Amino acid sequence: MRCSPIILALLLLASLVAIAPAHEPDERAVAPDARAYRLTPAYLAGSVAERAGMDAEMAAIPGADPDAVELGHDLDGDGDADEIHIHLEVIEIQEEVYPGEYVTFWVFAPLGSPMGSPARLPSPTIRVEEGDVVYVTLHNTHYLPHTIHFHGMAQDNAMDGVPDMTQRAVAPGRQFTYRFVAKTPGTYWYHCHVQDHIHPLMGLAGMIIVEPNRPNNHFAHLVPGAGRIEPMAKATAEQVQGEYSLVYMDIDDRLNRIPAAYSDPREIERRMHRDYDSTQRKPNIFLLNGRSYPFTVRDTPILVKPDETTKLRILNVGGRTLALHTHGHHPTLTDLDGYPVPKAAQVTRDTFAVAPAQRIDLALRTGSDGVHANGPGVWLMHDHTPEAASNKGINPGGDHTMIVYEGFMGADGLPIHQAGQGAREGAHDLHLDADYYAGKRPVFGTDIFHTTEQDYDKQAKPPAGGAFDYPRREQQAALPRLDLIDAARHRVVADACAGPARGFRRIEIKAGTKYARDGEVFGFEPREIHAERCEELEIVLDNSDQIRHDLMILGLNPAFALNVLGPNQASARLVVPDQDITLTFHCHVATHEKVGMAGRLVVGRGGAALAQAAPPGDAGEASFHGTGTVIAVLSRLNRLIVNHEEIKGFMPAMEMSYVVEPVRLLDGLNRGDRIEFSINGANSTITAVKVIGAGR
Ligand SMILES: [Cu+2]
Repeated sequence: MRCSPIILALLLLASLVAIAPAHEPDERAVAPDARAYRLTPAYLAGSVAERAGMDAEMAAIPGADPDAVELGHDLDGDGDADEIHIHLEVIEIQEEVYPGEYVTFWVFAPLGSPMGSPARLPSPTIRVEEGDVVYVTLHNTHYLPHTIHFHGMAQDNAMDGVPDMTQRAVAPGRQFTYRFVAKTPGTYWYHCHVQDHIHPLMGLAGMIIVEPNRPNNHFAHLVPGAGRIEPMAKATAEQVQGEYSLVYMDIDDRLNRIPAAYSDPREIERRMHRDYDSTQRKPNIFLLNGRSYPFTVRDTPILVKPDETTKLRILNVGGRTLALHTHGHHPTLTDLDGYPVPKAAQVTRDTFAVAPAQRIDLALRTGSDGVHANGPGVWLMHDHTPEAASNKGINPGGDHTMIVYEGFMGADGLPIHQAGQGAREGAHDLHLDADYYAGKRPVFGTDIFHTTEQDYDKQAKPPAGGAFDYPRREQQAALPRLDLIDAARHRVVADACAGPARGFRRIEIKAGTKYARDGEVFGFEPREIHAERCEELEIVLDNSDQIRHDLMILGLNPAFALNVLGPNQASARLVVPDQDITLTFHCHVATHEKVGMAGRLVVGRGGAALAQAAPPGDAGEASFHGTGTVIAVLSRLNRLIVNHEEIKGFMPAMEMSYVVEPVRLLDGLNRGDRIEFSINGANSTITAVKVIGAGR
């Protein structure tokens, strides 16, 4: 995160359509160097909390562009930046929401980096300070139009994000900069307002937190996902000991299947917006912070100590009213929809209704007073509507999480069962088995019926009174794992020519919506380029869109990629292989290839060895070994981003995000660690990791 001169141009642009505040961005000539905050007396003499806040504010988001958050001026002169510029794009992702269930979502995500995107569900939590002038640029990288509506914020009418009313929807390839001043501290949210019966429920929604103004108030402004908020901002830390953002959603996965099942954007539009009847919507998956039980207790346990107060910021993105019940505790309602509830009107109860779009802030007091709290342990916290207690009708599931007291969290990251079972051998084990939620495992132990699992389902006698009907779980075949395909397609099939280059050619490839053909959204022009063996190429990527495109040649070692945030152009050189071969290239931004951005590089006479071909040595079964440096550990996504050297026969040297199985291999890994790892060639999954040099 750093200040860039680009911010000035964007701020100027935004000011043309906004009401002038006291401080207009164009009043100042030069943006300050945000790194100077590290030299302020507050930081130098500050406490651990001061430094943690500063570090969080300055830290780059793993996988994001360093300028995904730009800090501007300190408008009130109190030691922190009050102009915050956030860059979001729209990414299609697939997440394992509970064991074995992969669901496709669209999310707002921090502006991505050349090698990927930190996209996840829910869309990132935006945190700003009271009085901040906030700019949010929506880079529409997606294949359908979108906008952003800032729900509950005090924005100008032109910034309200309602398509065809206050603005045109932001078309694919275009961008739009929203501006608002964060006024009343509290809990708000933002969501897409295009096809608003569908798009927010696809994941285009996230929480906004406005923190009260304090001097030297430093904290992270854009947090992928939601959950425990660390470090807390100053005013919150004065009042409570813990803070959580809790985003609830309910989805009908028949809707979410559509963009995963079809690749033609016209087909997706027709099925999602004309065929799918949202009035007959039937939610069957219930999410807390993008996950269902049992992953909720791993990702969003409410961690507490006795005699503390924890602030729970709760948002209901879904279409149903939640009935949130905290076992063993009676929290107090302190804020509704971002506005404080007067002391005399604050209610303390055990079940809170939260209608769609509403936010409630709860003060959860812990301890053993028998009024607000009933002592240490592991206490269930869940939406009490019966459907939400299940994953597609199988219990336990849905948005269950737990209030976990200190000392009750196991070493495996799951709450310790009071029932006397170790987490791994006990009930958690059954619920972490994908077969359980596929309906293939009995719910209770086999011993009570004196039988075995194999004999369980064989007892089929005709029902008394004849056949009758009841709602049945729909059995659907699993969708292709979109999260695994990537690595397989980047396998090395040809090395760059080792000898001196024979000749030189400059090739311009235009990229953008205007080069798309029938049924496409984005395209390259030309789509087939030719080179002689061992020829040196300078590839100029001319991106005419207002978003980034990322041209990547697949299967080539060393890797070749050119990431350009448009409208702009950039170039890079490579020497093509000394063999007759046809390589493919595509745009590396998620879904751009699906909607048109692909082409071929024909070397010499070309050859059948397309990048998708099986790698040499039948990697299908093989295990490969790599060495690299850890860029980020994404436990929640079962992923490791690693900058690795060439993995012979598998992958050129590059920064890459790999699925890790089992996820506990990530335990103890830190950014900067040097590692050796094994990777399964069939599914590009890391199966073993060894640290050979500790990072910082
Ligand atoms: Cu692209």
